[in-house]
Amino acid sequence: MKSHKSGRRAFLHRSVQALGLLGIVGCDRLSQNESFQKLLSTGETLSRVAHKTLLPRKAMAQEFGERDLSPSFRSNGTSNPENPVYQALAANGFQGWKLTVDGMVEKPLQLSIAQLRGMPRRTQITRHDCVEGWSAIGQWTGVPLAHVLDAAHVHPDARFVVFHCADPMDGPGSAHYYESIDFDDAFHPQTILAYELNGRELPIANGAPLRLRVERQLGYKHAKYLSRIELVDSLRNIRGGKGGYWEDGHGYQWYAGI
Ligand SMILES: Nc1nc2c(c(=O)[nH]1)N[C@H]1C(S)=C(S)[C@@H](COP(=O)(O)O)O[C@H]1N2
Ligand SMILES: [Mo]
Repeated sequence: MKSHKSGRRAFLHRSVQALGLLGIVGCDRLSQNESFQKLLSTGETLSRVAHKTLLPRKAMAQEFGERDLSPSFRSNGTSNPENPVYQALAANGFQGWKLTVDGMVEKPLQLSIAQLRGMPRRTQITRHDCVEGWSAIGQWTGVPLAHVLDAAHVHPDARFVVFHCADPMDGPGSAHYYESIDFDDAFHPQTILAYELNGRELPIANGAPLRLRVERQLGYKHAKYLSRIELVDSLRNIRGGKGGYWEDGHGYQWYAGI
Protein backbone atom coordinates (compact mmCIF):
# COMPACT_ATOMS: atom_id res chain seq x y z
CA MET A 1 0.00 0.00 0.00
CA LYS A 2 1.16 3.47 -0.82
CA SER A 3 1.88 5.54 2.24
CA HIS A 4 -0.18 8.59 2.88
CA LYS A 5 2.92 10.69 2.58
CA SER A 6 4.04 9.49 -0.81
CA GLY A 7 0.53 9.79 -2.18
CA ARG A 8 0.48 13.32 -1.00
CA ARG A 9 3.87 14.11 -2.41
CA ALA A 10 2.72 12.79 -5.77
CA PHE A 11 -0.32 14.98 -5.50
CA LEU A 12 1.80 18.00 -4.68
CA HIS A 13 4.00 17.26 -7.65
CA ARG A 14 0.94 17.16 -9.87
CA SER A 15 -0.27 20.37 -8.27
CA VAL A 16 2.94 22.18 -9.02
CA GLN A 17 2.86 20.87 -12.57
CA ALA A 18 -0.70 22.02 -12.94
CA LEU A 19 0.18 25.48 -11.68
CA GLY A 20 2.82 25.60 -14.34
CA LEU A 21 0.42 24.40 -17.01
CA LEU A 22 -1.99 27.09 -16.03
CA GLY A 23 0.74 29.59 -16.60
CA ILE A 24 0.43 30.85 -13.06
CA VAL A 25 4.04 30.20 -12.18
CA GLY A 26 7.20 28.87 -13.73
CA CYS A 27 7.04 25.25 -12.69
CA ASP A 28 10.70 24.41 -12.27
CA ARG A 29 11.71 27.55 -10.49
CA LEU A 30 8.84 27.38 -8.09
CA SER A 31 9.05 23.70 -7.27
CA GLN A 32 12.68 24.23 -6.27
CA ASN A 33 11.84 27.19 -4.13
CA GLU A 34 12.06 26.13 -0.51
CA SER A 35 9.52 28.48 0.96
CA PHE A 36 6.99 27.57 -1.71
CA GLN A 37 7.46 23.91 -0.87
CA LYS A 38 6.95 24.68 2.77
CA LEU A 39 3.84 26.63 1.90
CA LEU A 40 2.43 23.74 -0.08
CA SER A 41 3.15 21.26 2.65
CA THR A 42 0.74 22.73 5.14
CA GLY A 43 -2.62 21.06 5.00
CA GLU A 44 -4.55 24.26 4.84
CA THR A 45 -2.63 25.61 1.90
CA LEU A 46 -2.82 22.24 0.23
CA SER A 47 -6.58 22.26 0.22
CA ARG A 48 -6.78 25.92 -0.65
CA VAL A 49 -4.44 25.46 -3.58
CA ALA A 50 -6.16 22.27 -4.67
CA HIS A 51 -9.69 23.53 -4.38
CA LYS A 52 -9.47 27.18 -5.17
CA THR A 53 -6.68 27.46 -7.71
CA LEU A 54 -6.02 24.22 -9.49
CA LEU A 55 -9.29 22.59 -10.22
CA PRO A 56 -11.30 24.04 -13.07
CA ARG A 57 -14.32 23.75 -10.76
CA LYS A 58 -13.50 27.19 -9.38
CA ALA A 59 -13.93 28.77 -12.78
CA MET A 60 -16.82 31.06 -13.51
CA ALA A 61 -19.54 29.98 -15.91
CA GLN A 62 -19.75 32.10 -19.05
CA GLU A 63 -21.99 35.14 -18.75
CA PHE A 64 -23.78 36.71 -21.69
CA GLY A 65 -25.25 40.05 -22.72
CA GLU A 66 -28.86 41.11 -22.96
CA ARG A 67 -28.87 40.65 -26.73
CA ASP A 68 -28.14 36.94 -26.19
CA LEU A 69 -31.30 36.30 -24.14
CA SER A 70 -33.55 33.55 -25.48
CA PRO A 71 -36.93 34.91 -26.64
CA SER A 72 -38.57 32.75 -23.99
CA PHE A 73 -37.23 30.50 -21.27
CA ARG A 74 -39.05 27.20 -21.50
CA SER A 75 -40.22 25.15 -18.55
CA ASN A 76 -39.06 21.59 -18.01
CA GLY A 77 -40.05 18.90 -15.53
CA THR A 78 -42.66 20.18 -13.12
CA SER A 79 -44.42 23.32 -14.36
CA ASN A 80 -46.98 23.63 -11.55
CA PRO A 81 -46.56 21.50 -8.41
CA GLU A 82 -49.43 19.12 -7.60
CA ASN A 83 -49.28 20.06 -3.96
CA PRO A 84 -52.22 21.68 -2.13
CA VAL A 85 -49.95 23.51 0.32
CA TYR A 86 -47.99 25.01 -2.57
CA GLN A 87 -51.18 25.88 -4.44
CA ALA A 88 -52.56 27.74 -1.42
CA LEU A 89 -49.32 29.72 -1.07
CA ALA A 90 -49.31 30.52 -4.81
CA ALA A 91 -52.94 31.69 -4.67
CA ASN A 92 -51.82 34.22 -2.09
CA GLY A 93 -48.85 35.50 -4.09
CA PHE A 94 -46.47 33.49 -1.84
CA GLN A 95 -47.07 35.95 1.01
CA GLY A 96 -47.09 33.16 3.60
CA TRP A 97 -44.24 31.20 1.99
CA LYS A 98 -40.99 30.75 3.89
CA LEU A 99 -37.68 29.10 3.10
CA THR A 100 -36.42 26.90 5.93
CA VAL A 101 -32.64 26.62 6.42
CA ASP A 102 -31.80 23.89 8.92
CA GLY A 103 -29.80 20.73 9.59
CA MET A 104 -26.16 21.31 10.56
CA VAL A 105 -26.45 25.03 11.26
CA GLU A 106 -26.14 26.94 14.51
CA LYS A 107 -28.88 29.39 13.55
CA PRO A 108 -31.80 27.78 11.70
CA LEU A 109 -33.64 30.33 9.55
CA GLN A 110 -37.13 30.90 8.21
CA LEU A 111 -36.94 33.48 5.42
CA SER A 112 -39.78 35.19 3.59
CA ILE A 113 -39.42 36.41 0.01
CA ALA A 114 -39.31 39.99 1.34
CA GLN A 115 -36.40 39.06 3.61
CA LEU A 116 -34.56 37.32 0.75
CA ARG A 117 -35.13 40.36 -1.46
CA GLY A 118 -33.64 42.53 1.28
CA MET A 119 -30.33 40.64 1.17
CA PRO A 120 -27.44 41.31 -1.23
CA ARG A 121 -28.40 40.43 -4.78
CA ARG A 122 -26.66 39.27 -7.91
CA THR A 123 -27.90 39.36 -11.51
CA GLN A 124 -26.36 37.11 -14.16
CA ILE A 125 -27.14 36.11 -17.74
CA THR A 126 -26.23 32.48 -18.22
CA ARG A 127 -26.96 29.50 -20.41
CA HIS A 128 -28.99 26.63 -19.00
CA ASP A 129 -28.20 23.22 -20.49
CA CYS A 130 -30.67 20.38 -20.02
CA VAL A 131 -29.59 16.78 -20.60
CA GLU A 132 -32.71 16.33 -22.68
CA GLY A 133 -31.02 18.33 -25.40
CA TRP A 134 -32.05 21.95 -25.15
CA SER A 135 -30.45 25.14 -23.90
CA ALA A 136 -31.74 28.60 -23.08
CA ILE A 137 -30.11 31.87 -22.03
CA GLY A 138 -31.84 33.74 -19.23
CA GLN A 139 -31.17 36.55 -16.80
CA TRP A 140 -31.45 35.52 -13.17
CA THR A 141 -31.55 37.68 -10.05
CA GLY A 142 -31.30 36.37 -6.53
CA VAL A 143 -29.38 36.24 -3.29
CA PRO A 144 -26.00 34.46 -3.29
CA LEU A 145 -26.45 31.14 -1.50
CA ALA A 146 -23.20 31.90 0.37
CA HIS A 147 -24.89 34.85 2.06
CA VAL A 148 -27.80 32.73 3.32
CA LEU A 149 -25.46 29.98 4.50
CA ASP A 150 -23.28 32.47 6.36
CA ALA A 151 -26.36 33.91 8.05
CA ALA A 152 -27.26 30.42 9.28
CA HIS A 153 -23.77 29.75 10.73
CA VAL A 154 -23.00 26.43 9.08
CA HIS A 155 -21.50 23.79 11.35
CA PRO A 156 -17.83 23.11 10.49
CA ASP A 157 -18.53 19.40 9.83
CA ALA A 158 -21.25 20.05 7.26
CA ARG A 159 -20.25 19.14 3.69
CA PHE A 160 -23.33 19.22 1.48
CA VAL A 161 -26.34 21.43 0.89
CA VAL A 162 -29.60 19.59 0.19
CA PHE A 163 -32.47 21.38 -1.57
CA HIS A 164 -35.97 20.14 -0.81
CA CYS A 165 -38.68 21.15 -3.28
CA ALA A 166 -42.44 21.51 -3.16
CA ASP A 167 -43.30 19.33 -6.17
CA PRO A 168 -44.26 15.66 -5.75
CA MET A 169 -42.81 13.72 -8.68
CA ASP A 170 -45.31 10.87 -9.03
CA GLY A 171 -48.66 12.47 -8.36
CA PRO A 172 -50.10 14.09 -5.24
CA GLY A 173 -48.62 12.83 -1.96
CA SER A 174 -45.55 11.21 -3.55
CA ALA A 175 -41.91 12.03 -2.80
CA HIS A 176 -40.81 15.52 -3.74
CA TYR A 177 -37.98 16.61 -6.05
CA TYR A 178 -34.69 17.16 -4.27
CA GLU A 179 -31.08 17.87 -5.18
CA SER A 180 -27.74 18.49 -3.48
CA ILE A 181 -24.40 20.20 -4.09
CA ASP A 182 -21.08 20.41 -2.26
CA PHE A 183 -19.47 23.51 -0.79
CA ASP A 184 -17.38 24.27 -3.88
CA ASP A 185 -20.61 24.99 -5.69
CA ALA A 186 -22.58 26.26 -2.68
CA PHE A 187 -20.12 29.09 -1.98
CA HIS A 188 -19.38 29.86 -5.63
CA PRO A 189 -20.23 33.48 -6.50
CA GLN A 190 -22.61 32.49 -9.31
CA THR A 191 -24.64 30.14 -7.14
CA ILE A 192 -27.77 32.06 -6.25
CA LEU A 193 -31.27 31.54 -4.96
CA ALA A 194 -33.19 33.25 -7.76
CA TYR A 195 -36.51 35.04 -7.38
CA GLU A 196 -36.46 36.85 -10.75
CA LEU A 197 -36.14 35.69 -14.34
CA ASN A 198 -35.53 38.25 -17.11
CA GLY A 199 -36.26 41.15 -14.76
CA ARG A 200 -39.65 39.85 -13.62
CA GLU A 201 -40.88 37.87 -10.66
CA LEU A 202 -39.97 34.21 -11.21
CA PRO A 203 -42.89 32.48 -13.01
CA ILE A 204 -44.46 29.35 -11.49
CA ALA A 205 -43.38 27.38 -14.57
CA ASN A 206 -39.74 28.18 -13.73
CA GLY A 207 -39.85 27.46 -10.00
CA ALA A 208 -41.60 30.30 -8.11
CA PRO A 209 -41.10 31.69 -5.64
CA LEU A 210 -37.44 30.59 -5.37
CA ARG A 211 -35.14 28.30 -7.32
CA LEU A 212 -31.47 27.40 -7.32
CA ARG A 213 -29.06 28.54 -10.04
CA VAL A 214 -25.82 26.57 -9.93
CA GLU A 215 -24.36 27.71 -13.20
CA ARG A 216 -21.58 25.22 -13.82
CA GLN A 217 -23.91 22.26 -13.65
CA LEU A 218 -26.58 20.73 -15.85
CA GLY A 219 -30.25 21.70 -15.63
CA TYR A 220 -31.47 19.01 -13.27
CA LYS A 221 -29.25 20.34 -10.45
CA HIS A 222 -31.11 23.69 -10.53
CA ALA A 223 -33.83 22.81 -8.02
CA LYS A 224 -37.10 24.74 -8.47
CA TYR A 225 -39.90 25.37 -5.92
CA LEU A 226 -37.50 25.47 -2.98
CA SER A 227 -39.04 24.90 0.43
CA ARG A 228 -36.11 23.83 2.58
CA ILE A 229 -32.32 23.92 2.53
CA GLU A 230 -30.73 21.30 4.74
CA LEU A 231 -27.05 21.15 5.72
CA VAL A 232 -25.65 17.63 6.12
CA ASP A 233 -22.29 15.92 6.52
CA SER A 234 -23.24 13.02 4.25
CA LEU A 235 -25.84 12.26 1.59
CA ARG A 236 -26.19 8.68 2.80
CA ASN A 237 -29.29 9.25 4.86
CA ILE A 238 -31.13 11.43 2.37
CA ARG A 239 -33.72 9.28 0.56
CA GLY A 240 -31.93 6.85 -1.79
CA GLY A 241 -28.53 8.17 -0.69
CA LYS A 242 -27.32 9.34 -4.10
CA GLY A 243 -28.04 13.02 -3.56
CA GLY A 244 -30.97 13.75 -5.85
CA TYR A 245 -34.19 12.64 -7.45
CA TRP A 246 -32.54 11.80 -10.78
CA GLU A 247 -29.46 10.32 -9.14
CA ASP A 248 -31.50 7.99 -6.91
CA GLY A 249 -33.99 6.77 -9.44
CA HIS A 250 -32.63 7.29 -12.92
CA GLY A 251 -28.87 6.78 -12.86
CA TYR A 252 -27.91 10.41 -13.40
CA GLN A 253 -24.51 11.55 -12.16
CA TRP A 254 -24.45 13.48 -8.88
CA TYR A 255 -21.74 15.80 -10.22
CA ALA A 256 -23.28 17.23 -13.36
CA GLY A 257 -20.53 19.64 -14.39
CA ILE A 258 -20.79 21.18 -17.83
N1 LIG B 1 -38.36 21.01 -8.22
C1 LIG B 1 -37.94 20.74 -9.47
N2 LIG B 1 -36.79 21.26 -9.89
C2 LIG B 1 -36.35 21.01 -11.15
C3 LIG B 1 -37.07 20.15 -12.03
C4 LIG B 1 -38.29 19.61 -11.55
O1 LIG B 1 -39.01 18.87 -12.25
N3 LIG B 1 -38.69 19.93 -10.26
N4 LIG B 1 -36.56 19.87 -13.29
C5 LIG B 1 -35.12 20.11 -13.49
C6 LIG B 1 -34.71 20.09 -14.89
S1 LIG B 1 -34.44 18.57 -15.60
C7 LIG B 1 -34.43 21.23 -15.58
S2 LIG B 1 -33.79 21.20 -17.15
C8 LIG B 1 -34.71 22.54 -14.99
C9 LIG B 1 -35.73 23.27 -15.86
O2 LIG B 1 -35.90 24.57 -15.42
P1 LIG B 1 -36.99 25.46 -16.13
O3 LIG B 1 -38.35 24.85 -15.89
O4 LIG B 1 -36.87 26.82 -15.56
O5 LIG B 1 -36.68 25.43 -17.62
O6 LIG B 1 -35.21 22.47 -13.67
C10 LIG B 1 -34.70 21.43 -12.88
N5 LIG B 1 -35.19 21.58 -11.54
MO1 LIG C 1 -33.23 18.98 -17.49
